[in-house]
Amino acid sequence: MRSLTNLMVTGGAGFIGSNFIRHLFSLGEFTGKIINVDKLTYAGNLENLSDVEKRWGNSRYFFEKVDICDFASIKAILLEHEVDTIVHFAAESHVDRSIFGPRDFIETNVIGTFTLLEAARAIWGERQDSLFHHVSTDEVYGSLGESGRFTESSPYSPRSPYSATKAASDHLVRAYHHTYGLAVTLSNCSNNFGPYQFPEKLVPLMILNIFEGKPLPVYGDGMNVRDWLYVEDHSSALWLILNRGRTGDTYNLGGDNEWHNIDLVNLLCEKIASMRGLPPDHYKSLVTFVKDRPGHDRRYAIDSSRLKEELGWKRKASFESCIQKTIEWYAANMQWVNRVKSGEYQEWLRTNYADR
Ligand code: NAD
Ligand code: TDX
Repeated sequence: MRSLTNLMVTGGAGFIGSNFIRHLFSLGEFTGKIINVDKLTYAGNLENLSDVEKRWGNSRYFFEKVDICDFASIKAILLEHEVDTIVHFAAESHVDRSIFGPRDFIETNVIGTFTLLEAARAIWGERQDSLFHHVSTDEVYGSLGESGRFTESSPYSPRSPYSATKAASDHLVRAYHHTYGLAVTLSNCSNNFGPYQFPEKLVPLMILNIFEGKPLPVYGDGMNVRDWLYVEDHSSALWLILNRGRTGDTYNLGGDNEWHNIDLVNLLCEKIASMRGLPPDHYKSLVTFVKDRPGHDRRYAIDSSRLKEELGWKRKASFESCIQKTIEWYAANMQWVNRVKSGEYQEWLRTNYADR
């Protein structure tokens, strides 16, 4: 029986990790504590959890500014807090950045995951009341044609430096289970959207550019397909897996919600126009087709049958209502936006994109 009492959440100051931590504290059935281990890269922001810190800080919520590649510090935290569960989100997560410079991806996603596994093995060994849950991506499976969906048995075929490092980390997690008996579960998830997502990713980037009347840079012909999942639905799935997922198993997770990029960008244009009482096509002229991402995967789609059938997971709200909530969140949190977009990010944009 898993304990799920003292959770180490890596990357908890990022987009999905912070939403997950908030979700757990909103659940009556979670009564334990959370230790958020985050190095605070450009993508990590403690402001994402200021409400949680205020309510639970130093009683049920603790923050440690630590790099997951630092074995001694990770081991010390596991021991000090008697951690029984690791939920591993920490990663370099942006595909474009991995194309401009893969080194940080190798370090955090591969060496970092390896370091966490070593620390967990050193302390837990084969204990079955502990759990190492690894959060991964559908991108490890490569690119689909017009039909079909990824299942847990789809062959691995990563095609960007980002997905190659995530694939490597998935393999290491499974290897530690088979070789050393470490209790693990894995999840491979499709594209998330929602509050606190760093504005380099498609959905927030487009929302904020529409707000500012700036060009909307759509890569290639805009016909690439992604399967969109609201971040809250990701959190609910993870909680089910932590509680009842079979040790050693992988769960695929998607939104059953495929969109061509151009259609999603047009939907965002329409929603924002409607919120402002403007004609539906008002912002669509901002769409600018730009040079394609090198090696751009054409289509992702996920078959979540295992998660639904074994663990009873389902999406909570409709996609359109979640998109609406997300737009409203960004409109109401422009201070957050301005802070995360200042400084380092501006420098990065100037260096890497001529068109932004
Ligand atoms: P994010 O980039 O918003 O956050 C990553 C967090 O990890 C940041 O807080 C950052 O400071 C931290 N971090 C990075 N390197 C670290 C290190 N060496 N040590 C400690 N902390 C470090 O990412 P996200 O979008 O929230 O993604 C979280 C996880 O989910 C990742 O593993 C990603 O691969 C996976 N995932 C993301 C999506 C998506 O659509 N965003 C989809 C599927 C899977
Ligand atoms: O400016 C843009 N224009 C554009 O057309 C950006 C940033 C993206 N795109 C396209 C590329 C993709 O087809 O939109 C799609 C989504 O792009 P991203 O938001 O960069 O996400 P993606 O590359 O699909 O990867 C995301 O989902 C899987 C996350 O960043 C990964 O961490 C996750 O594993």
